[in-house]
Amino acid sequence: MFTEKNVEFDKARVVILPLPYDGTGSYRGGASRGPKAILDASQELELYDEEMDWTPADVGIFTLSPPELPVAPELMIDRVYSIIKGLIKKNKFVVSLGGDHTVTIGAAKAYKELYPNIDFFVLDAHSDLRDKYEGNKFSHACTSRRLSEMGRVKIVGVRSISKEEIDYIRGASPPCEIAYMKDIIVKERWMDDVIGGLSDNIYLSLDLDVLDSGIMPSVQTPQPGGFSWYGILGFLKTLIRKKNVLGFDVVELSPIQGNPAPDFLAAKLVYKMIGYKRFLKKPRNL
Ligand SMILES: [Mn+2]
Repeated sequence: MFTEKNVEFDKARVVILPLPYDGTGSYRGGASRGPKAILDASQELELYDEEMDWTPADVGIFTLSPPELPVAPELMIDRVYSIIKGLIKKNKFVVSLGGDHTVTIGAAKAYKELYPNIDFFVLDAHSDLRDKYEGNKFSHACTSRRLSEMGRVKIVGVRSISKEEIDYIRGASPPCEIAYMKDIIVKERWMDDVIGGLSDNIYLSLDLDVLDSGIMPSVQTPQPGGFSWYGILGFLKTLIRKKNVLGFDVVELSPIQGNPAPDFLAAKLVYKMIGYKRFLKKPRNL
């Protein structure tokens, strides 16, 4: 997928890892169908990109078969951790497709172990900083909290947060910061503020609900007032250009039957992010 030729694993620089896990989705469910919907839509993409004036697929993109994932979240996280660690050691740039946001914890663990100075950058409508949600420490509503226990976290695009989480941020160590959507929308130089102060090495996790629910209704817990298509692209381009993004995930797609547009959006977003990474050369327009 994301390619027109059969790329061999050994020759691929980018590996797509589908993680169809839906253990803790709290509202509508269905995130386990997300990776397949993205991969199916990816086959309809134009591989040449007019914005970058090149073909990101030329880096060599190999799509793995979805692994068997245990239902228990701790076991699933361990499994994702060991798969991703193995891929990083083979010098692959790993793009994980969720699945609910919990899969990110396994990925983050692998990156933190191999790159101790890495910071986590999360794009999400929700702060997800609760210690537990409905008694579960590995709920998708606790993902950023688990990341925060491993390292520094910046969460961007938030417009849903509880008082308990605000109190946690005040005392958090390592520091955990939030860029609220309400501020992003009015500040002209918000990108510099958001990107500044972080380590050069970044792991990026993108929960699709960071997008406005008008263009991305296919998520488990939609929130109004999110990023537009060009808004998110502008930000991702800047972030990926300024920082050394070592891997990323795109999670929480919960496809709605009869509405393929959000699936296509997610596929195109993943492809754009791979393109912004500029593995081969500096495309003319970046
Ligand atoms: Mn979210």
